[in-house]
Amino acid sequence: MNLTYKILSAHLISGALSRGGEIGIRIDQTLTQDSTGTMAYLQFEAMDIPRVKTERSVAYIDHNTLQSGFENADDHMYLATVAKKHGVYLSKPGNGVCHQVELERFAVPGKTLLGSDSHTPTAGGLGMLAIGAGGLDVAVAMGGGAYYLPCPAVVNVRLTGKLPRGVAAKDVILELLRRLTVKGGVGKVMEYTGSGVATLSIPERATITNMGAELGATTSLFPADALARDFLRAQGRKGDFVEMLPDADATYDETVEIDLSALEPMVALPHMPDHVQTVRETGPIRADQVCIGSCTNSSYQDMMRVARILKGRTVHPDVSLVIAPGSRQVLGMLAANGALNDMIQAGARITETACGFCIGMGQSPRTGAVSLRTNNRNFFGRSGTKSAGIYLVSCETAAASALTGVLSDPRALDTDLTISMPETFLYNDNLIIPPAGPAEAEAVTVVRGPNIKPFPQAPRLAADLTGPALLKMEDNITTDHIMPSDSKLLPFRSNVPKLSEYCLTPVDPTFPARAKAAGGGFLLAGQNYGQGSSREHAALAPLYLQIRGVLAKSFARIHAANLINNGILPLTFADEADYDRFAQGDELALDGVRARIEAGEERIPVRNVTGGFTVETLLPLSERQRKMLLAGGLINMIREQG
Ligand code: MIC
Ligand code: SF4
Repeated sequence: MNLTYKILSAHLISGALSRGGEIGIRIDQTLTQDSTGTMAYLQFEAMDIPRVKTERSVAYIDHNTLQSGFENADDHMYLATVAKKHGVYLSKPGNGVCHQVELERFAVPGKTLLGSDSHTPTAGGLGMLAIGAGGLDVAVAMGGGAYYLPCPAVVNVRLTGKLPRGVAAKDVILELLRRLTVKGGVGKVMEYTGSGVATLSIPERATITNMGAELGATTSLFPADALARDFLRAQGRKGDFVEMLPDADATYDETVEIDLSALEPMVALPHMPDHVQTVRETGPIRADQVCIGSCTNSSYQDMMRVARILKGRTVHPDVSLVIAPGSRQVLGMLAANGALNDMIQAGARITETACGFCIGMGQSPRTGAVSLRTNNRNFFGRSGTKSAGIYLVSCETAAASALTGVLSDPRALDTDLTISMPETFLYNDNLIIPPAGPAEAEAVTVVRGPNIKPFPQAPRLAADLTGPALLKMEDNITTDHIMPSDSKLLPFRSNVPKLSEYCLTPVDPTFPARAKAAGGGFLLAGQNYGQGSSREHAALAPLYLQIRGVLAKSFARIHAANLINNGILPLTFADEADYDRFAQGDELALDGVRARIEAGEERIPVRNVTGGFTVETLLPLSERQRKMLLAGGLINMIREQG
């Protein structure tokens, strides 16, 4: 067995481990962050379960930390009190980015983790099967319910050789994105094997598993070997180590070979993480801004390499360099060994250990800027400046470029970039607040600010559905298009009515008003609709605008699940060419759709009333999903079933 199937089989609750069919797995740990967490806990509360049933659940506050109004602080208070009441640990703002802290303090090899954030697979760097999902799925897992997913195919990513100096783990995942594209991993787990694995540190592995999310993969996984043991020991967690390796004769569905020695620094050009080419091919484009940090690249090792490059030098006069260390542990270590001062003296602007620039919470670049960033997504508009181009690079490339003012190959530097892993990390869990014990929990009052509004719920599925196709979209529409999240909107993650006013506005600013005027309808989309974030708001806001179905060429995994969980039909064109026969504004009808789904039919005809023709769409559902859609979403189904 490969490692993925070993962990899956040890957690299997329902279904069979054969590719494509639905399986249910037991979840050992969950994580939420604040921007998806408020909704997840509101949903958890709606389930009326007094205390989480997982081995450990952690609520992180790391996204909405700008606090430009009362909304964020109110959400923080809600999260702190709801966590305390229901048995959830709270990682306070300032403690760090969820995935970095999870890796340092909680990830355990061989266990399962479900997180309401698409980069939850970061913990796969330590051999944990860590999956990103919508908040509702995480709420169910907190309540002890299984997590259901299509049984993935497993890709063997065989690494050989060793990264040359100046070439980073980030370049490995950028190379994979170049080869496989942003939809190349859909339905698959990327499992890393080969002699090259032992040459990569745990944080380097975590960079790769983190950004595996951009492949659309279910998750990414490294074995837990001697390096994992040393890392856990240095985190004071020796007891958490379990060796997790694939069998020597493990089989895989596909194999991808990467010779680490042959790689060179890479860059993802705007506006997609798979628009990848080498730094050399891209040439010395002028940089206005360089941002270093995020859950992809903000470990101690990353930051030390940056500090080495910056030490004794000065940032180019035309560049704004921003550095956000990933966790308080990392920041504390940089402060203690003087590396922080090397960064400060070089002219870096040090920001809070939080998501910050990565999610557009501040540091929006100037009009038309070139911004080099070490995070994982460069989707259109995500930085908060629509006209800016975001280029994704490694820490080494970012730091080298901050000095020269142009995109630069870090291999040209004569700096020694070897950073050995510390014997002991500076760990301190005093910003992790344990929950109240079962006896005291009763007395804890959950505090709700005025910004927390009830979440919308779908009606029971009607016998027939009719309505206009309100918007026709291209391929690769991201959740940042569907439900944008910059510093102005992120404070409203617990206020879907307000958010819905911005739904799909990056595609068409008139969409929310038109959807309201029409009383709802349908969406038309190309390939990989809904890629990116796990944010359930990308389903909830359309639901609030009474969107009943999306017809697309294909869907991203988490978004498809979020649509079904919220009672919206994700319909795939049986013949992709039919996409061209539909126009925005066409009146559509799904005659007898309820009866068809009740009967288990997987082909749903869609009548284009305007065009006077009917096409077939596919809606392959498990029994559970069928019930869910008929009931009007997961919460309604749970209520119906008691
Ligand atoms: C992201 O990187 O897009 C986010 C913001 O972390 C999201 C979660 C969210 O939208 O709150 C994600 O990755 O799931
Ligand atoms: Fe935060 Fe960015 Fe990571 Fe998302 S990708 S968790 S916004 S740092």
